[in-house]
Amino acid sequence: MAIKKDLAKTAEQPTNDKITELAPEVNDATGQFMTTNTGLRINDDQNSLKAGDRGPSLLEDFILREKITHFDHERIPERVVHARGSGAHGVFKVYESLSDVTKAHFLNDSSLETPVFVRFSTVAGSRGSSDLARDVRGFAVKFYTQEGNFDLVGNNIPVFFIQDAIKFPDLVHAVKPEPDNEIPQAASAHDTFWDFISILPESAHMIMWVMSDRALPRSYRMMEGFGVHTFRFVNDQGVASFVKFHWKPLLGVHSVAWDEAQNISGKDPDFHRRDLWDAIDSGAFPEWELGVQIVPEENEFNFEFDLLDSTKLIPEELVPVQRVGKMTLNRNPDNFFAETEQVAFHLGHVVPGIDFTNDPLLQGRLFSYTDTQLTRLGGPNFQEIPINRPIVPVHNNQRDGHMRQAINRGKTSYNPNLIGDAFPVQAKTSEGGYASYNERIDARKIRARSKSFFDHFSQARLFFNSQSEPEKNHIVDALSFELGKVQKIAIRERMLGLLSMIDKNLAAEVAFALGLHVPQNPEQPVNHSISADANSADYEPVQFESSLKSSAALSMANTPKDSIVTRKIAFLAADGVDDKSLNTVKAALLSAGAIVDIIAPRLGYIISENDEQILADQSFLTAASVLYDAVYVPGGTNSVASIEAEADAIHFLNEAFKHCKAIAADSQAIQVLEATYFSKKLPSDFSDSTVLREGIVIGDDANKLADQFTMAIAQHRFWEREKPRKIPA
Ligand code: HDD
Repeated sequence: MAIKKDLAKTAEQPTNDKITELAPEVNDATGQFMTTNTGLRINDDQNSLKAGDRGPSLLEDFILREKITHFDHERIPERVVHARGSGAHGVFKVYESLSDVTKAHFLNDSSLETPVFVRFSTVAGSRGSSDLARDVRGFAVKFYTQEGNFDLVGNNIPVFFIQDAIKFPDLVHAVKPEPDNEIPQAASAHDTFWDFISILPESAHMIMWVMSDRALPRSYRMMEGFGVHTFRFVNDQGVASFVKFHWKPLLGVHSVAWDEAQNISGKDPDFHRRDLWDAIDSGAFPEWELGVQIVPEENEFNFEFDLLDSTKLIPEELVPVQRVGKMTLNRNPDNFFAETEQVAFHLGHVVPGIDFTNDPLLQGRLFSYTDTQLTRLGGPNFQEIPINRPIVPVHNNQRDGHMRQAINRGKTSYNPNLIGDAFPVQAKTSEGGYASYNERIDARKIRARSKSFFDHFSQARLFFNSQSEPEKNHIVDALSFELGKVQKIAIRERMLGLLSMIDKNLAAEVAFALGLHVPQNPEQPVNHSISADANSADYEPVQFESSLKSSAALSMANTPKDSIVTRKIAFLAADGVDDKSLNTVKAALLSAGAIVDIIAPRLGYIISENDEQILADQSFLTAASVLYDAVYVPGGTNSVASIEAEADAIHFLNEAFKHCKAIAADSQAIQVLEATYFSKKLPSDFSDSTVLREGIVIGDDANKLADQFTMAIAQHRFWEREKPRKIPA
């Protein structure tokens, strides 16, 4: 019985283009004739077969019938959640072997490049909904390892709404459009969602995150990812430790403003999809570092919260995140449906060295993900679709089913067998066979939740306290918006009661915006997380006074702000523009990695004051301020006069100011800024180029202006421009 034992030799090291590019199904029609599905060359794809040129079409037309039949069946059910998404191929490399904590082969060998496919998504909206909904973002990674596929199916938020998977259908029914009129699309701002949340105190922590700017990423490339649950690492001595997974984006973590998000949804609902595609297409490959928080098994009970409770995170102050490897996305899919739509992730896709914990949310997910593919992808053979296939061979006794692709040789499809020389055989753990962690369990069967899961507010408060002032204000605004859309006053009041358990001032500010009062003695939230027979007095919510008052990693204000790579800058220009300063500022921004679009009153060429032809990338009709990170108005007497007279240009600048973006203008163009609503903010003396105030740069030295402008763009936003706020007493 010859069986390959050395894992490294079981497969040639694959590259990420082998995942789909070299699959036999890849269909490239370049230079080919058009055929039917049986390979018959088609002579006329324009006209159906008819009885006379004005006569009825004939049933005999097999070409027409084949084409229409296939079209009629093109759609598959969209994902029940995370329907809207975008994917990309890439590679992952560990920095140094993690063999002390896990025997996972792809985490043990720093010379190994593991292909990955990543799918980012929103949760609530349908497949065609806007990318910019206020929502959690999915962050699912499939590693094609030499020990089989490992899927890390996470989100851009490190905690979740619920503690037990049995509540997931309720959560999703509550947030999806209401069932009578299918309104609203891709939005949580409606009665059923807040009705549910207001009586589910375990969601308090997650609600703080979803109402924060984390739910409005500037780009998929600028968001963190989290595995959420506590998983288990196991090394080759069988020693286990707990692990939380993180993805840290090298571009930092950045978000847009809510008003901006709503506008982007109209101007470019594909904003995130386009951004990811364009970045990869232009060679600006998005990168994340994989982080792990490791907790030795003996420290399981050292925390104020339960490691098995997915509504809690481990603050980085308590257990630092070690950055252990890097993922680079470097190839766009060839075909959206074949790859991004048909990819099937599942938490149960693990490799030796990675195992589960008893987190009840995780345990339920282990059932749901394969089950859902049976409807979505139409049967049990979805693992044979090219994007889902592992890079290692698959051998077992599973057979047949809809759309089976494998042609299994031989007579045996059972185990044990001797007719087939006993193959395929089980692998010992030393041969890479997966053995579940030998956890000791001595328990009664019981439908209940551990009391260690009943502190719902401490970490919600920790999150709120960790936010900068502008971030706190945005949370207040988000809650005021969402609850303002709720029709039933009782729901708003219940939510105010719940918010007051997190932070009294937060509740007071939201109450003020809603024209309500915070209930003086809010009812203790009724505990709905217990069985009908349980005595609720035994399950009073508990509150720990967290030993940590704030955690720096929870605020996006602390993210690195030192790069303008891939930032999109708008130049507003017209005929007569000063090409010298325009070209100098443009060259400086491009060399720092930014993207510059010239926006003019119309498409085609504009003629500069030195008769240079400059191609307009966009017109004011096709562009919008919300699609850019910053804006510059170059000089040139005629150009400045045209821009000043262009209502769309003034609106462009007003919006950029409102959304706290960096704005630059040549001194000659000051009259354009004076036509905006923020003209009062402009300083009287602008002889030198400096960041004058709150991200506005004005100057006549193009080099200096470009330097200052670059620094301002790297700051991402100047939130302090927003009005100072006072919390009502
Ligand atoms: Fe889930 C999809 C992430 C809880 C059931 N989930 C899905 C996707 C992501 C997550 C990123 C999209 C994958 C893709 O791009 O194809 N889900 C999470 C996270 C959770 C979570 C981070 C909590 C920590 N999910 C969760 C629970 C259940 C599900 C508790 C059910 C009990 N999720 C599903 C699903 C989906 C799914 C119904 C829909 C499409 C799919 O699986 O393939 O099975």
